[in-house]
Amino acid sequence: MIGAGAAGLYALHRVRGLGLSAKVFEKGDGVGGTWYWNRYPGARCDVESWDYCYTFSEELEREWEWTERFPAQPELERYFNYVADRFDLRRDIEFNTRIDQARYDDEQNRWLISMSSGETVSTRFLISAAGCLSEVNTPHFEGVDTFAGQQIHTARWPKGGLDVTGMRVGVIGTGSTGTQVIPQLAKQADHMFVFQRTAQFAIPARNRPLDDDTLEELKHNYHERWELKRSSSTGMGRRPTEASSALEVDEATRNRAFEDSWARGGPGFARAFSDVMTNPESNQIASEFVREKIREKVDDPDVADTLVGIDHPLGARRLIVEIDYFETYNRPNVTLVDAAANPIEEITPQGLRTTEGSYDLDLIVYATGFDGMTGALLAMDIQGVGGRALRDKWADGAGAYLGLVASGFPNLFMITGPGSPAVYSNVIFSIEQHVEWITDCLAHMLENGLDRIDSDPEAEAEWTRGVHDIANASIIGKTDSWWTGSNIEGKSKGVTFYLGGTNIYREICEEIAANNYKGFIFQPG
Ligand code: N01
Repeated sequence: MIGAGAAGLYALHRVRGLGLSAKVFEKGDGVGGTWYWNRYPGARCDVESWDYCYTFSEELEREWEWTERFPAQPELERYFNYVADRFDLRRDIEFNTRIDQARYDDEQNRWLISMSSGETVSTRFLISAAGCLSEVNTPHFEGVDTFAGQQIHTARWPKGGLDVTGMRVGVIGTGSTGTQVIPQLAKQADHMFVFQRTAQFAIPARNRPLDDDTLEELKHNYHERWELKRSSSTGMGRRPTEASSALEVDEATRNRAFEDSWARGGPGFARAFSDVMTNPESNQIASEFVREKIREKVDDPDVADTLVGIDHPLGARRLIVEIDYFETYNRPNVTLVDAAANPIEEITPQGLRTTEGSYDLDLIVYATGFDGMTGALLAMDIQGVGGRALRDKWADGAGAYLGLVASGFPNLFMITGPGSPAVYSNVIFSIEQHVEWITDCLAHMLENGLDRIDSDPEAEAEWTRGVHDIANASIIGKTDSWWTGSNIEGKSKGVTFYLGGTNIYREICEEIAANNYKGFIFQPG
């Protein structure tokens, strides 16, 4: 298995249960994946703690007590460490080990793996748990090597922290990460310059500590929440919205519903009405509501204009959940730079230069995101049947049958691979579903003396077409963002995750398995 994040840990636990020997190779020196690497100040999950956790063990759910509605990185890292110890997983994890190459040997039907340590191993099955947001994106600015100060990507924040007291800090990027790190660093920095290229919608988190009554209720409702997660289209344990179209109600009712949704906070804002994501007119009304709320928070009307100059519909990019973000621009030590009107031209020895001026800096923070969905897989040299590189197969767009197996790459399973709901869901719940499907499939192979699984190229092509058709019909497919791969130079554009709903996806996966794994090709040993 590749990676000891949420996916790798659970996969190891389940694979062991099949009686197979297993090993996880992990680049870092600890478990937790995303929550191991992203330790920048303010790093926090924007899915509620009671949803963003494993459900496979009722005992685990009863033992673990979350402290906040939206858990912060240290708590999440503690949780994954607890899971690793609770299920005795560490003894089969090799830390500080990066997989550089994985090559399929046709004759032996084995994967030959080369590691950064120089070590090589051979395995019958390879499971990628490399994650959808683990390969960092650091844009290549001119002069980047000349900078005399310090530069850091948010996903590579040092374990001991970084004291920015008295520093002139430049932050590039205002996505989910930038929005979290900016308010925290602004409290310490001498001065902060925020370089915003695309203004974005952000909803207040309304984070809060969880009191004893809430914790008791969460434990009591464990089974009901699990059922809700299974039946929901995003894997969240909440009841489906009973909302109507935003256009069916009068203005006062509509405003009340948006106000209520705003007051609840969190990523579910758009659920105030059933058609915010599908009807441009409803979306426009919701968007204006949020713009107005942002304006109210920002003292300087020019700064507010730059923050609400949003060029895409609400929800077409991942909705940001923020804490004190917009208020940060009321601080005297924070300057917002419109990097759309005045793009960054180069990094200089002293700092950074845009088309409009120069900024002297001691620290540049890249909150510039990730090469999503495929970055971590393609960072490795993966070669399938006949030595064909995965990079070549996916050069014009990534896809795998059900997001699980890419044809021509037998016995390589992908957890949350391209073609699965992955990042458009409560990812940890999707991970559990994938791991369970994969390990059930492995059990089927072991029971039936099957040695090799591949996907049928036609089944894969049809599945991938379906994924694209759904995405192209949605506002998500029509908007540039990391969701469409347009943040990475040279990457083929298009949504690679399944937007049809995790509940539907699960049913399809189950049906295919029940139908003798239709679309997969097995070979006996
Ligand atoms: O990355 P992003 P992220 N010049 O790609 C800017 C998850 N997550 O790390 O929008 C100037 O969204 C870029 O500008 P633009 C979550 O799924 C979750 O913030 O491309 N700017 C943008 O502002 C999230 O969606 C949590 O114009 C440049 C920013 O960098 C995903 O991770 C927390 C630039 C990148 O935004 C990614 O979020 C954090 C350039 N050359 C992350 N290149 C929570 O759970 C890039 N940018 C809350």
